[in-house]
Amino acid sequence: MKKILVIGANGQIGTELTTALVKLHGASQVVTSDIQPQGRHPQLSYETLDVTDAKRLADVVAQHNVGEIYHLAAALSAKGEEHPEWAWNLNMTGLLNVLEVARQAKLSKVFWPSSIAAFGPSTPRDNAPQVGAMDPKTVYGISKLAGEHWCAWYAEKYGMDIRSLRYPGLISYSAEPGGGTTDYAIQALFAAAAGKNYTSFLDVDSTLPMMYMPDAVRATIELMSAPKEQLKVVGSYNLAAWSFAPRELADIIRRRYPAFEMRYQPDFRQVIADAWPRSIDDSKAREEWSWTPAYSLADMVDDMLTHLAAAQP
Ligand code: AKB
Repeated sequence: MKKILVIGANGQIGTELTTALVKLHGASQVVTSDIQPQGRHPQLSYETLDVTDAKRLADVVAQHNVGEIYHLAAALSAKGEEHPEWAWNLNMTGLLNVLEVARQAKLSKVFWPSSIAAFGPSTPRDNAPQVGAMDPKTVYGISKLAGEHWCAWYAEKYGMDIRSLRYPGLISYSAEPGGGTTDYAIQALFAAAAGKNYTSFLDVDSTLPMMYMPDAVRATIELMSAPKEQLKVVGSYNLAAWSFAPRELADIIRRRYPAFEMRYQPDFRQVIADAWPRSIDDSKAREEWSWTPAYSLADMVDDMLTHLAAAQP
C-alpha cells in the first residue's frame, strides 16, 4: 500500500498531525521527515530531508512508495521578515518541489497549509471573506498567496488533488512554533504555567484569529478525507475558531493564576499583526465539509494550562 509522507514532521503542526495520521492509518503507513538528523516520533520511519533539495525529495518518495504528502515545512511570518531570502526560498522552492514530485510520481493527494497571513490591509478586517482583496505585506504572506495560486494552477492544469487550509494562529504545547506573530499567546501560556509574568510583543488590544491545535489537526484530516466532488473552493479554505487580544487572554489566564500579569512592549511584529484580519469567515468550510471547532477559547486555555502545569519540574 502507498504511504503518507509528512514533511516538517518535527514542527509545531507536524508533531501533532503525524500522531493523528498514525492513529488513522497505522504506524507502518506514515513516513516522517524534517531537516534535523532525528525525528520526534521514534516508532516511525524518519528521513532527514531538506525540501528545497528536489532530488533528495524524489528519492524519498520513490524509496518509501509514497502516495500522499503533507508538506508542512515553512518559515513563519516574523522569522521570514528577518531572513527574507531564506524564507522565500524555503517556502516557494519547497512547495514547487513537492508539487513537481507529486505530478511526476502521480501522487493521489497533497496537503499544504496557507495562512491568514495571505490577507492584507485591503481585506475587510472583520469576517475576512473566502474570496476578496488579498495584499499580503510579509514575505511569508506573499509566499502563502503565491503558493495558493501555484496549488490551484497544478490542480487545474494536471487534474491533481491538492488541498489546503488558511490556518489562523495555532496554539499548542507539544512543539515550539517556528517564529510567528501569533506566538505571543503560546509564550504567555508557558510563562503563566511556570509561575512567571509575560511581556507581550503585541499590544493590549491586538485581536487576531486563533485556534487550538487539536481542532486544526482534525480540520486537516476532515478536509483530506472529504469526497473530492464536495470541495468547490479552488485554492485554500478559510478556517476559524475564535479571535482574541492579549488583554482577553490575560484575563482568562488569571481565572487560574490570579497573580499573572501581562505587560505590553509592541515590536516589529505589531506591524505584521495590524495588516491581518481580526476574524475570518469560514462558511465555505462549514458548508462543504461540515467544519466546526470543538474547543472554546476558555477550554483551550484550561487544557493548555493543565498540560503545561503537569510538565513543570
Ligand atoms: C504566524 O504567526 O506567522 C503564523 C501564521 C498566522 O500563519 N502562526
